[in-house]
Amino acid sequence: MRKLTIETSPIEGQKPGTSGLRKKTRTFMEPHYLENFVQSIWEGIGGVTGKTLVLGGDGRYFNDRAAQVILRMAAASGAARVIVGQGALLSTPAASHLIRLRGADGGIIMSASHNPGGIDEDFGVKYNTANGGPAPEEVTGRIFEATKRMARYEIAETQDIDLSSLGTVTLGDMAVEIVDPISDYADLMETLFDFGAIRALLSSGFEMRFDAMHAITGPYATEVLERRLGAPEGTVINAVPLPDFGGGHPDPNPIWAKPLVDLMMSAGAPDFAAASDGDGDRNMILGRNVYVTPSDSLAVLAANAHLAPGYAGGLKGVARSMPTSRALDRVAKARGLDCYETPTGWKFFGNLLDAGRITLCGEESAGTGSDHVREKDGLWAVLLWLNILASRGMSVAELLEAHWAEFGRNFYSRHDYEAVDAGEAEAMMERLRGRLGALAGERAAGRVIEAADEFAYDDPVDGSHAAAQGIRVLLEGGGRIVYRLSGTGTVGATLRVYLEDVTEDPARFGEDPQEALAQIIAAADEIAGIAKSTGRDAPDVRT
Ligand code: VG1
Ligand code: CO
Repeated sequence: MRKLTIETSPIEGQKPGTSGLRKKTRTFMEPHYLENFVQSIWEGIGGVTGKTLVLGGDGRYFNDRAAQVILRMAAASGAARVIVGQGALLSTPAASHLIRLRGADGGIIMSASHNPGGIDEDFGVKYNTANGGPAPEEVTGRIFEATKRMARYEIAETQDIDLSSLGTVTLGDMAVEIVDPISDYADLMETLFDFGAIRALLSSGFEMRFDAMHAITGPYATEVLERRLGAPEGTVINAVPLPDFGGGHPDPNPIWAKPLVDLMMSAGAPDFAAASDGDGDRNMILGRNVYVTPSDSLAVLAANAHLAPGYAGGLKGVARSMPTSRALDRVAKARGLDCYETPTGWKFFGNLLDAGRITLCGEESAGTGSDHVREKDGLWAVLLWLNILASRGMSVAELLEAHWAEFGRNFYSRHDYEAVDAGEAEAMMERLRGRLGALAGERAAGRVIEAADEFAYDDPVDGSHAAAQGIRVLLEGGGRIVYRLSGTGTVGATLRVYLEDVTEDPARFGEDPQEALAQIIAAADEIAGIAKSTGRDAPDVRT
């Protein structure tokens, strides 16, 4: 193996966001772009000499090419072993599991998750640490610093490695171990859930669909749901991963998974449906004629997780990202569980999970997970739902109603304004920031503002501090508005407005969230001037 040292220079803008570095695929394909970032990862983690890494991605366009580059660079920098999912594929939760199972030093996941794929869409690279979780800010900070002084990288000169068959090959002194990307993950699921009970449910006439959105969960869901749990063939739809996800956004929400939502709202709807995203860490849950908001899903799972064998001993504690609705807090309070509030992004759950402070956690963005891995896990959430439905013998709608009757209902919606002018969006946030001290006591759309602040987080485990994590406006009566700019987009800025209100009045439980939240929605605009700043009169996506 000949090792080449290539002269390069720093490339601007290689700052990892909420979940790794995401850019247009064509940007990643520019000379030195990927290489600079990978070399910066090596530098940010203190080199890869002698280390074992896991490598895989969601199969989007450029996944296969990027994998070859990363392998050559790992070999040139002295890595001992890279464990690669066959075909360079691994879902994000499966990669997290593999890192933990094999005691690897870390891993690289190639994905832009819920962002669309293809040569004209998005690509991404994310580094996960030895606990299987996304690198914490301290590490991504070091990686970013390295990108700013990048002068050369090392890469092996060699033929492409055949990643299509299982087994171990060598690249210079480095072992490349090609493994089945699915079996270890599927085995893990069998240890957590009552597969017998779910199998019985699925053969009792209970009908379900799983929409893989032409992304990575297709093969995982087919193996687990159809092969191991006996669901009929065709239960998993859009099951074949495609490099461009069939032209759609692999984002499981009512906009991008509209055909599935339409099916569930139709007369012939099956009992249960779910969808996952590009890299398999998100989930959307639907029942017949009912969409379960991710925040409600998290609360329902927390209240019922003990019904699954993996959680029969109860939960150590729970956590949610700040913008996620406080439905979870109500469950935690009723059950005497500690409940943590973290900034957006899974990396902030890692320490709490590692320290054994929490078992279950989630985000309003359709991410739920537990201490079984260190990423959110779409298929896991679906299996936990199935386990709970099997055990309680209820429909999704009945389970939700029972949940609200016990804990009250938090109406919730997120409004996204996508690809807006970044300068305008930042100016709007800045204006809001400047008025935070003066908002308490004011009225907006008839509601009284109780308090307003900018969320900051002090990690209770390692004391690290994260500032400027979103602006919160609390309204009297339990309402809340959160404003945040996305850290995963690749064009302009995406403004996210998170809206919440709460009721304990059973007569209101059945209301449509957009209607129930009308006053809060109006208040959000009145307080921040959203329409004026974005030039939009409606959001692009409502979840
Ligand atoms: C979004 C979500 C956040 C999630 C992140 C990664 O981030 O809001 O909750 O953790 O995506 O999810 P942002 O910064 O755009 O709001 V995934 O499935 O794209 O890895
Ligand atoms: Co994802």
